[in-house]
Amino acid sequence: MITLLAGGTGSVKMARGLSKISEDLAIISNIADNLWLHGLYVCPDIDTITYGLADILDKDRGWGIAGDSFMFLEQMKTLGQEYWFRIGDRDLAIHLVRTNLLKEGKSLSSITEWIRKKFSISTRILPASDSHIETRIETTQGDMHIQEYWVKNHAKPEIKGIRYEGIKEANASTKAVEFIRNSDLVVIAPGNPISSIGPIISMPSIRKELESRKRDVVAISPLIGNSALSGPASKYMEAMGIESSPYGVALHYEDIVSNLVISEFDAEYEKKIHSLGIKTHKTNIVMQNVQDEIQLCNYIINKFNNA
Ligand code: FO1
Repeated sequence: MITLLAGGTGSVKMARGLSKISEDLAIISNIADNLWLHGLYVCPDIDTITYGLADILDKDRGWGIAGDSFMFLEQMKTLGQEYWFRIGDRDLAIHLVRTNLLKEGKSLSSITEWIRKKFSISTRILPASDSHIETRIETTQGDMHIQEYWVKNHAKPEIKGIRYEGIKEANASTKAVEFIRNSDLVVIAPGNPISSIGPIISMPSIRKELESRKRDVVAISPLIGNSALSGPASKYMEAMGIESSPYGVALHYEDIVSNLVISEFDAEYEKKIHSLGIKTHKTNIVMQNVQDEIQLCNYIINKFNNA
């Protein structure tokens, strides 16, 4: 069994690749980019994985449903409502159903399970927690939800700090902890170490489990050199005082990872990464198409899945 820690548009490629190769895969999804909007509970990372595995994801944007329209959003604009977060007409359904089920008292985990079955997805999708946690970006223009920072303010305000609000009071999903405990291999997707993977590995019971399974945990670098494969990983890492490089990624995952897959162009970082007791493995980590996704996932499974 393989467990993938995932979040954001970078991770879905690995989720898709692994799901094509492994029949026994579980994905633990980030939840700290979830937001309440228009009275709806929107879970972007869970939905990106769901749509990715259901093969309806808009691959160019990396979020939402391919070919979706935005009539609902247009109408919200006419009514003077916020429209910076582009919820598509077909996408709207999942937020509506989820919100109604939450109001009936169902947990986010059970709703996510119900939804993945509706989409006939065989891979398990587990929210890291049923509690609401949100990544807050503290900026010179005030404190804001990560979606407000990234989507509404186009990542322009200067960052003073980043925190996961609610994480101390939250409990990690017991299923997620069990999956990590019982997996032959745990893979950390090449997602943003701060905003996508950070909230998952900051939950004490998940972290503790990862620490004890460290030998079987492999991470894929989301950076080549100092640049992120996609999104604001470099920006968030620097804001947290972490070097934006594969070495910075290794340092961030030092306690929970024994192997790091890096780009074939990043040999210069290997010595420093080895000094942390982490082994490096060089290959092509850029996933531009399905072939790349399968190639990288095959590489990981052949190298690390000894089950
Ligand atoms: N990302 C954007 O950059 N702009 C959007 O308007 C936007 C809308 C959106 C709607 C539903 C959804 O599931 C995701 C959406 N995203 C949008 C992506 C989202 O901001 C990111 O994928 C994640 O939050 C990254 O962790």
